[in-house]
Amino acid sequence: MEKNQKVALITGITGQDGAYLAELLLEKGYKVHGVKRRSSLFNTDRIDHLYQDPHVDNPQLVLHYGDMTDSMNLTRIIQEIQPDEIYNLAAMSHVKVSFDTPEYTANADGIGTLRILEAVRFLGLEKKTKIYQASTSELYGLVQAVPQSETTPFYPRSPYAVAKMYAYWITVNYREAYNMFACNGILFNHESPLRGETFVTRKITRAVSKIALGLQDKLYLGNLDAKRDWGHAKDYVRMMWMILQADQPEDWVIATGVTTTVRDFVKMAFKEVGIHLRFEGEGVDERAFVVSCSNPEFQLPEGKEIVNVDPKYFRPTEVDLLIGDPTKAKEKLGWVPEYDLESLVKDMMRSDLKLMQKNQYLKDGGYKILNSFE
Ligand code: NDP
Ligand code: GDR
Repeated sequence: MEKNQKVALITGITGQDGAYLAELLLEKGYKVHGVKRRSSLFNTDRIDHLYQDPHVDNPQLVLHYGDMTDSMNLTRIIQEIQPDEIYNLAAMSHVKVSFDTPEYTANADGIGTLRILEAVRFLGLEKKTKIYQASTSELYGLVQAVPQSETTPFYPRSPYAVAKMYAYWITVNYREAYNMFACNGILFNHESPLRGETFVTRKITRAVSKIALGLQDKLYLGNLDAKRDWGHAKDYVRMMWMILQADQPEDWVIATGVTTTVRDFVKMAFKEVGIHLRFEGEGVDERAFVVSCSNPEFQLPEGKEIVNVDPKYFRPTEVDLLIGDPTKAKEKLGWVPEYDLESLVKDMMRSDLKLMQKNQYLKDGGYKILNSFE
């Protein structure tokens, strides 16, 4: 290893943010270690383009098997690699699923963060290792004030958010108690072509692409009134790195400052492929119809019903409105996002349309196109 080369550990490297962050840190000359879980199928799709043969001398990207629920495993990895920076991105990150698996979510997302902090302390690395904790706008939950900033009170509304609240405060506590460089990035929703397929934006861009190509009939969604502050994951991982390069360890809100309903996101995604929609009705009876389709490649008749509400996607407690105030990040760290919502939707639609066109070729070739469970 080169002298003075920085070493980073990313938990959750196989996820959306982990993949973009690994790419960024490798570009910056870091040696990057990542924790991946054992799975019965390959689970490294998002980072396969960064693959380096482990048999060559000094690979710059190294993966370790691990799990946020296994203290000894995490401690051993940290001891072996002595990282300068740890980015704790691993989490059971799906809000709706956390209502089904609350205990596991608390363990992985809440206590998992403690395991990382405690390992650094136990190994005597408090002065060497900086820690980034993936905190979330879900902490704000039930609206107390908008726009939400570093000083807005929290009111979590899901087992996921409550687990992340523990992680947030234990990070602050270790910073204050042991003088550790440990920071929370309170990130608002961020999306990309690598976004998990069951989060609403990606579910929409995949479905719109399939509907346009005649591979799917309808899109079923839950709460169309929810408002989110959506940014691009590429802009947000850059900020994760900037947070650990700051002079002082602090907590930071990362957001765009613009909020949009799920319904409007649906309209924007369909518009990208030349399809204009009309929404009618309310609550579970709300639906959307094709008003016009200006793209001759896609044969969607006027009046066709293509979006329905399915209450199975409703959450027992919902977060109605998120809109962040990123002033501190912009003024103190000079963060400037490159994407707005329109360019984000374009990027996701371009990628999913290409992906689904591949499926269409397969279908035309006689292969059966399977739908996945969501
Ligand atoms: P993803 O769900 O795409 O990725 C989560 C990662 O964590 C995956 O690599 C997953 O592994 C890994 N993981 C899950 N459980 C465990 C476990 N028990 N042990 C080890 N690894 C585990 O999330 P994102 O990339 O979108 O988000 C990254 C982090 O940021 C998460 O902590 C999330 O809660 C948080 N966050 C995300 C926001 C967003 O809008 N994306 C906003 C605010 C915070 P596998 O691939 O095997 O499933
Ligand atoms: P969120 O993201 O819960 O904000 O958490 P998600 O995309 O799952 O939901 C956003 C909003 O859309 C509504 N919604 C639907 N959601 C899903 N998943 N599927 C649907 O069919 C659907 N229909 C409507 C939801 O009710 C919600 O209001 C994400 C995750 O990345 C967290 O890990 C992260 O902490 C927060 O963003 C910030």
